[in-house]
Amino acid sequence: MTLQLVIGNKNYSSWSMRPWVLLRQSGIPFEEVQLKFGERDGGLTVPGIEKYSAAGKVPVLIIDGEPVWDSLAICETVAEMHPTKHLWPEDELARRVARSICAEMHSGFQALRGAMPMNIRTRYPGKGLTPKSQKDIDRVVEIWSDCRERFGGAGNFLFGRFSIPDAFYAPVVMRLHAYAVKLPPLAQAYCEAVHELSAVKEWKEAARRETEFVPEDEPYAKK
Ligand SMILES: N[C@@H](CCC(=O)N[C@@H](CS)C(=O)NCC(=O)O)C(=O)O
Repeated sequence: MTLQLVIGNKNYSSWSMRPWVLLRQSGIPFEEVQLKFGERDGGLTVPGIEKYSAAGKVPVLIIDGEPVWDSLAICETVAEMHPTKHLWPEDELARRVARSICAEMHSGFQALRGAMPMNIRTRYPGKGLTPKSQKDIDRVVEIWSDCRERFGGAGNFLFGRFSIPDAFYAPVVMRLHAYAVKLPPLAQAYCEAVHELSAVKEWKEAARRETEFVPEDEPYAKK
């Protein structure tokens, strides 16, 4: 079985980061296909994506030539393909909560996304903090605290050892760092654990080497 993961710019593509970190951190071999973002009529485009997926967005996982699109569908599929890796928590209650917090991240947090776009190589301390983005951040902190306290055990991650929810929240950790958001100690310690993951380090190093500037994702750059 051959796997190809089609992703966007590592500096900006928060959705691409999730399955990439999951695959890399779990030691699952894959070929990376990177497509760089473009722009049309003031909107973001992914030139070349039509070759991989009719949905027109990254990420896409190609399994033996057939696409799986959308980061949540990709992570679910990868977990199903590798049952012995326990990419979802093994405990049933923990797994239900894990699925819920991934779905919540997947379909929500619009204010945080809009005000604080992921930008790994740049820092904009204090930018993007609005009452609505603060409300999203408070909810993220609540989720992390609840998971760490109930399911963290001796490990450093939301459900102890690294699992899909950590891949889903890794881009948020990047956003909170870029905009220097002040966090309570437990949330800060969790962020540090995510920054220390070897796959996250590798992604960040590659993101810092990228030079493309995507205006759509740069609301705070000096014009
Ligand atoms: N829900 C999708 C969202 C994917 C998404 O919006 N990707 C952006 C880049 S990070 C994209 O491809 N945008 C191009 C477009 O909308 O044309 C997922 O989880 O994969």
